[in-house]
Order: sequence, then structure tokens, then C-alpha cells
Amino acid sequence: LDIVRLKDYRPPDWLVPNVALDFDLDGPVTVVRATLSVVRNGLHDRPLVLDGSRLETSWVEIDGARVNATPQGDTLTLAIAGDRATVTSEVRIQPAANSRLMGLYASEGRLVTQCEAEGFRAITWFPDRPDVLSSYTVRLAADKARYPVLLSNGDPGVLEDLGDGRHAITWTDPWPKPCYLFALVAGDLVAREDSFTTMSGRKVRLAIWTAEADLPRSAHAMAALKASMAWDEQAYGREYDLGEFNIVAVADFNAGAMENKGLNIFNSKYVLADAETATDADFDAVAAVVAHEYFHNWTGNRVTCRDWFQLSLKEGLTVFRDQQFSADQGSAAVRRIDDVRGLRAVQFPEDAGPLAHPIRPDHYAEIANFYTATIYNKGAEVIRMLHTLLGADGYRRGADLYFDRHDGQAVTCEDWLAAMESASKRDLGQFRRWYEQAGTPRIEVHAARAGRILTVALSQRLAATPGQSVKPLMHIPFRLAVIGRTSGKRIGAERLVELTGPETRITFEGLDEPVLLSLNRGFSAPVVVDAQASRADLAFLAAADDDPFARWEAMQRLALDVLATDDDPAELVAAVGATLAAGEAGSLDAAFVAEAVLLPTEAFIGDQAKMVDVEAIHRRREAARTAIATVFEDRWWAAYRRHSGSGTALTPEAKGARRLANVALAYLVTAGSADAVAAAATQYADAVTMTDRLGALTALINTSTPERDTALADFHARFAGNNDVIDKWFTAQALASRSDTLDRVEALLGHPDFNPANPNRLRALVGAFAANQRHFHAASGAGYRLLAGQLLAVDKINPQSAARLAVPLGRWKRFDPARQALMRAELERIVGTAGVSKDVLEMASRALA
Ligand code: B3K
Ligand code: ZN
Repeated sequence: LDIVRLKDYRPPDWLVPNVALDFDLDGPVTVVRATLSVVRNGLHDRPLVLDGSRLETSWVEIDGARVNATPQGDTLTLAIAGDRATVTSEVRIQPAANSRLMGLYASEGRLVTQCEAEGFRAITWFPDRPDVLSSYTVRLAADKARYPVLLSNGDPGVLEDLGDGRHAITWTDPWPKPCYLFALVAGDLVAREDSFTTMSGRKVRLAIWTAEADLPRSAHAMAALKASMAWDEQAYGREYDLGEFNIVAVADFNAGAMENKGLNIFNSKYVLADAETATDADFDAVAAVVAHEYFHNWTGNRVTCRDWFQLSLKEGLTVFRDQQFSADQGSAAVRRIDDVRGLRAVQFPEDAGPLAHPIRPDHYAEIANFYTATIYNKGAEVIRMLHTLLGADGYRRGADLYFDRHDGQAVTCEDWLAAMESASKRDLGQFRRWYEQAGTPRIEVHAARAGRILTVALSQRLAATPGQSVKPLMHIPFRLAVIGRTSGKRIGAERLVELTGPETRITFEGLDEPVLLSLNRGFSAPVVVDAQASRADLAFLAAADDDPFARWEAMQRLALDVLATDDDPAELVAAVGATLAAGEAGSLDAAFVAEAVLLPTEAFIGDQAKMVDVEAIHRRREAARTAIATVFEDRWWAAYRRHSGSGTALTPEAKGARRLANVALAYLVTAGSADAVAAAATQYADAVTMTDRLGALTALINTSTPERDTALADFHARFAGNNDVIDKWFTAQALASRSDTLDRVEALLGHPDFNPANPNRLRALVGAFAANQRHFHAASGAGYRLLAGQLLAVDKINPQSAARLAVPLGRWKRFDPARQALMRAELERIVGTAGVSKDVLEMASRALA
């Protein structure tokens, strides 16, 4: 494997201020003519080196003269005499045969592009790196009937009729951009149109393009787009900068969406939503992704990355921005809990295993493998910590300065930090380590009481990660408070402590009653907290902590403590009862209650132990679930009756009610009465939202009842042809804990609707199955074999999709020796397979290390 290293970064030898692209899109072969104006960058005599991948080159000219240019593998080297030249080339590419979904490819008969990170080289010869910024003029010519809509970045010219049943249009993007932001779309699409007037009074035309049948499902995305545009003006002072903004929904897409300048291309899963087909979580995800891609217009596009090691510069920042946006739109507390749950489910294990890397990595073989939860979600936590340390005003001044200084540039994480430092006058020297060091810090907490004073000692510990054995101390903002053990009230103000040394001591004075610590409030830092607390104290905090995150966390800690043993879960059951009571009394809202009464997942319980005991975790968790279900059966019924039937409204209250009703229904079915199964079947049949229909199906999925089979069959028939919904049908079965799950998944691999070339479908079945701890980690190793087999098959179609499937096998160190051997054997089988892609080879060999 060729390794690319940050320390080898050199500015580009040649710049490309202008690009003209001419696409002839008809037929199985697309002809691409590119005209690059190239300018020597600095004093040197090096040639122009262009990147290309799988291009069939017809000819190359320098200043109008043909040159005998022979590509060497994926590069084309051109000797240029002067300091500037015009380089023209013609290549042929075959989008219909492109199953990698990078570059130009076909999806349901439409032509679309995906260029980030290195897809542009599959379209034409070009210095494919983000620090080469160019102004683009793009002409698209195609058959009118097959490709009635022709889109690219920027502003459109007039549609020309070419007279032979074909038409053409030229798009001009006034904003220089790296080639990874180039996009084109051609096909039969219809638009939902709207407009937005910016803060300076410019009217922007908005369009969301979908297949005709999907048009009604784009209303939510449009509303989210307008809300995002307004929010970015108000929260960051950032205004949109083109006359139009287009979003296109595509069925086959490697990622969630892509922020191409003025032409965002989306995985249809993150655009299309209506009550019948999308859950409340889907609605929220659509809004978050629409916002995320829109926010990239400033954090990513106007200010872009110098090189791909800086990926978190745009991704961590933009995730933080979309999290801020989502928190402002609905229930901030529940959003925060959700963000943390996601971080812990994916990023913490990544940071604790062989695939750990800092948010700014310093080497990679295949950059596509670094679109990780660390870059995105830990990256967002790092930006959030800056926001916490600098305060909202200091942070905003820093962001303003960053945009002022770097508009139109390709910059580094260091530039972002330098702007934050200048604007706030704070020294972020030690804080920079968050960018360099992998691993989740642990904070050990010890408290000692003397009279009315409580002294709290907080020490940080950083475990070694691959390639980083010695870890200098971090700068960690840590929020904490004390809660009176008698009064149940917070005593004094919350404190924000900056942990910079090995140990930090703080005191809480004037205490008149016993107290408990409320730690890492709001999850102020992405750390693991090690603190002693009795189960009784955790139960108390779960009822009394005034910080919603810390309150939820107390219940999680209590559950983890109980589920780590074979103890009677009575204390946990009682704490759930107290939370239900607070909900009944109206002192907690339904959305929060629903989150708090859910037990941690089997995977997360496993993450707490040195060695995951798959069977014991399943057994204990089921026992606790059953106890919670049966002890409170009447109250679950009461909660269910009170909260179900909340219609289709998308208010936080209605969403919270649906959530709690479905949690209650799942507990009721677990308790096992025939009435509960009947209620689930009725809810399934009468549902007016996907939240309720899927909630009922999920509640039934682990039962062995005719109602389950009926609902599953109905779901498939009812939503036949709707890919996003059929994905849910696959996922529900892959996540089931029923003992026949592995056989079911094997059978589903042969289902006519299973298409591993579609990344969503692959993730819905195989990706979901790998998250099913009990069955993926079956002692026989059958789960591992299934995954590796799929990975190897998909690698021939789409290496990026395949490489992602290696991640779960990388957790082998956490399992018993027998499972370790089985998991390693599959990784070795993958690494030993001839012709395996670079993407897969890098992931599987890192996972083995
Ligand atoms: N920037 C894109 C990343 C897509 C690249 C996948 N290899 C999506 C996003 O973060 O907005
Ligand atoms: Zn992004």
C-alpha cells in the first residue's frame, strides 16, 4: 500500500485558474473535453502532473498542438515550456458501467457525479487535490427525451436546441472551487420550486429535483433548506452567494449527501420524507443533512481544505453547525442525548480499537476510508469544546475572523485555531492536541468531604493508541455541579473547569447537606468519566439532576452497573418507575422519559467490559427488560393510552408522544400478554405515520406470533417499490434478537429485493446485521463468515461500500480467544484474497494490527 503523509505536503506545482468542460452525454460512452488554463506556481521547472483513473484518452493538446501523451498508471505528465499554457484533452468514460459510484455514474437511468474525495479524476485529467481552485464553465449536451434536465454548478445559461432531438446548456460558476465540488446531473427529474430572500435582499431560486413519483415527499426537505438558510444568516452571519440552489435526490449513493457548489446531490434517504414513509427520526435526519450540506457552502466551499488530512476542518465544524441548528429547531436536550448516544456507539469503539486515528490523521492509503465518526463526530465535539471554552461570543468572533481571513482559500485546521486564538486572545496551544492525539481520554474523579467543604480531584488518563504510545496531557473543558442529597436541588452554580494538568482540584464550599456530583454536564467533553457512585446515588441523580444530559447519564450508569452483574435488577427497575412517575406527574416531558427508560444496547454494555460476554449480556439485558416490562405493566398501558394516537404533527410534543408510546408498546409486548400483541397489530394496521407502523412492527419482530408474520408480509407488500421503506423491512429483521435471525439474514441475502450494489440496501441488511451483537457474534463464527463473504463480493462492485464492512471485524480484541480467532481468520481471508481493492486492504490490514 502506498501511504500518503501529511508531512510530505507541498503546494501544487501548477495552478488551474480556469476550467471549461464539455460533456457529450448520449450513448453508453460519455465524451469529455476539458480545457484547463494552467499557470506555473512558483519558480521551478517541474512538469504538470495530472491525475486520471480509468480514462480512455483520445488526445491531449498543449496550446493547440497535439502531444504524444502516454499516461503512466493513474498519472499523465506533461512538460510545459513557459509559465502558462492551455491544456486540452478528450477522454471517454462509461458511466453506465461505473458501479463504484465515484466520478460520473448512472442511477436509475440518470447521470450523476460524486467527486469527493478523489472522483474527479475518473471524469477527466486534472490535478485532483483540494488546494487547486478553479472557475468552471460546463457545457452539457444530451438527448432531450432521455435527459430533459441538465444541471451543474453555478448559474445556468440559456438552453440551446441542437436541432437533432438534442439540447445543450452551459453553466458558469463564478466562485473558484476545488474539483471535488464539481457536479453534474442529467435525467428526467421534476422540481419542487421555492425561493428564499437573503438578508441583503437577493432572491434565490430553490429547487429540489426528484423522480416524478417522489415529488410530494420533498416538502420537508424544502422547509428545512429555507430554515437552514435563515439560521446561517442569524447564527453565523453567512449569506448564500448564487442565484440558485439545487438539490437532487439519487437512489444509488455512497454517502449521505454531497455539498457540490450550488448543486447538492443527496442520497434519496435524506431528502424524501412524508408521514406514511418516514419515521420521526427520518424527518429529523433529512432536516439535519439538508442543513449540513447547505452549511458547507461556507464551511467547506467558500473556505475549503488544503489537503485531505484537514477533512475535519470542514466536517467536524459542519456537523457542529448542523447540531446547533437541530438543537434550535426542537428539543435541545433530547438532541444532545442522541448525539452522545451516536458518538458512543460508533466513535468511542473506533477510538478504542485498531482503527483509531486523530481527527487530523497524519497518513492514509485511501482517503475514502477516513470519512469516519472520528473525523465527523469527534471533530464536532472538538468544535463544541472550543465554543464552550471561548463562550458563544468569543466563538462567533473567531468564526467571523476565520471567514474574513480565509474566504476563497484552501486552509488547514491550524488556520481555524489561529483565527479562534486571535479573536479570543486565548492560548489554544494545549488544545491543539485534540487534533493530533487519538483515543478517548478518561477522567478519574475523587471527592473528599471535610465539614462544609467538598474537594474534588479530577485526573486525566490517556491510553496508548496505534502509533501513539506517549500522550501529552489534554486541555479539557469539564462542567460539573453538586446536587443536594437531601434537598434534591443543585447547590450553587454549575462550574466550568479547564483540566490541563495531570490532576485538577476544585472545592465546593458552604455545603449544609450531603451532596452528589453531577459530572460532565451537557457532555462538555468527549471523555469517559470514572467516578464512584452507589446505585442508590445514581438512582437519586436520575431523579434529581437538573442537567438533562447528566440526568439521563445517571440512569445509563445505573443500568450499566446493574447489567455488568447477575444481580437482581430491582434498583434499576425502581429508577425506571420513578422516571415514569415524573412523566406521569408532568415534571418530565414524554420525549425525555422515552430516552431515559431505554436500556443501553447490548453493544454498549459490551464496550464497558474488558472482554465482551455476548451471551451473558443478552441474558441480563433481557431479564432486566422483562422485569421493567412486567413490574410496570399497568403503567405502560397507561402511558401507551395517554400518548398513542398523536396523529402526524411534527411538533416536539407529538414526536415525544409517539416515541414514548412506542417504547411503552415494546415493553408491553415484552411483558407478553395477548392484549399487547393485539394492540401492536392494531397499531400496525391503523397507523397514520411510519413511526407508528414501524414501531408496531419492531415491537412484534421478536415474537413468534401470527401477528408478526402478517405485519412483516403486509409491510413488504404495502411499500413494494419504495426503496427507503423496503430498507427498513430488511433492517428490522437483521436487528431482531429472535434465535432464527442468522438464518433469516442468510435467506434475505437471496431475496429478489436484496441488491448489494445499492449502498443503502447493503447497509440495511448486512450493516444492520453486524450491529446485532448477539447474532453477528454467534459463537460458531457464522456471522463473521457471512459478513466477510459479502464484503468480498461487494468489493468487486464498489470498494468504498465493501471497506466499511470491515469495521465490525476490527473489534476482535474485545472478545474471547475463540471469537478472536474466528474474527481474525476472516480478516486474514480478506487480506489474502487476490485482487482485493486498496480500500479494503487498508481497512482489513489496519483492523488486524
Ligand atoms: N462531504 C461529503 C462526503 C462524501 C464523501 C464520501 N466518500 C458528505 C458530507 O459530509 O457532507
Ligand atoms: Zn459534510
